Amino acid sequence: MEIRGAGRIAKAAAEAIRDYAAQLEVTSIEEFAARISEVSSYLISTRPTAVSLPNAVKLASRYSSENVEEARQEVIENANAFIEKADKALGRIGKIGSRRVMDGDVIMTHCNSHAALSIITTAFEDGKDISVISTESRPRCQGLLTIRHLNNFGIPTTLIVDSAVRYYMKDVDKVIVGADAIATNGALVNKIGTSQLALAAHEARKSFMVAAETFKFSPSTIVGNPIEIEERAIDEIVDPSILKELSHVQVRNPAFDFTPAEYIDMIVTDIGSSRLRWLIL
Ligand code: RUB
Repeated sequence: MEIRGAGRIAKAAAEAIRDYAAQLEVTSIEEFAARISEVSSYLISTRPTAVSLPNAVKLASRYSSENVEEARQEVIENANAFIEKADKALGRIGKIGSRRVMDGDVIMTHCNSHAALSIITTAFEDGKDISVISTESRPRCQGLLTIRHLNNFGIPTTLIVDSAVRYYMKDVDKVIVGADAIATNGALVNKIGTSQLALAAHEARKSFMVAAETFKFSPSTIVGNPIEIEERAIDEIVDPSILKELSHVQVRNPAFDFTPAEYIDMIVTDIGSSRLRWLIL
């Protein structure tokens, strides 16, 4: 959790592969391949849900040369290209998504998504008079990062507890959230609680927009592989010593949930936006 948010996790992984390749001391291409493969698997194993992580690792660790020095250079260049693309993607998403934000909009957001924030801050910098309702996003309260970021831009922002989402939905024009992964059936995986924002928005006929770099799309869902939901330590929620007295109680702490495609009005990516509920790249 020192590095969080699916986009930043992806960039950090690409940086790690690049720096590892740069200092790797090997005598053969076979050894180079084995060590790159080992570090790739290790990085991928650190976070199971954010598909940006394996996508970044696969893109950054590609090489074709049989020569160690050339292969090393290829990995460094591929990693740098990924990092540059990821940085540019946030700007593109901001530009494309902000066109859909109207003057006077009240936007609800959840957790702390750099892609969603790019849309919101770009709309504000374009002169649109907007305000934001940000959820607290228990248990790690990433909403506190979001309100600080929005405050730095001077954007009027209201912080609410997660359970107040439906209560405030009547005041909202649009919901904008980020993505940890998007399946080929258009389903979104994002911070736990995202699906209840989507449900409340659907009920109130409010627009639900997802901001996602193209490297958040999960290629393995094409062949039906499920996206694993990370379950985090229970001490994020409760002091485990309390449970010693409560022998009938268990605590569950899934970090992400699924929002079906039918609750999503639009996915904004760095290559454009789509109203299609089934989006295959
Ligand atoms: C962060 C989270 C974010 C997505 C998208 O969860 O769910 O909405 O990762 O973020 P956590 P971004 O804090 O548990 O990693 O748009 O920055 O990639």
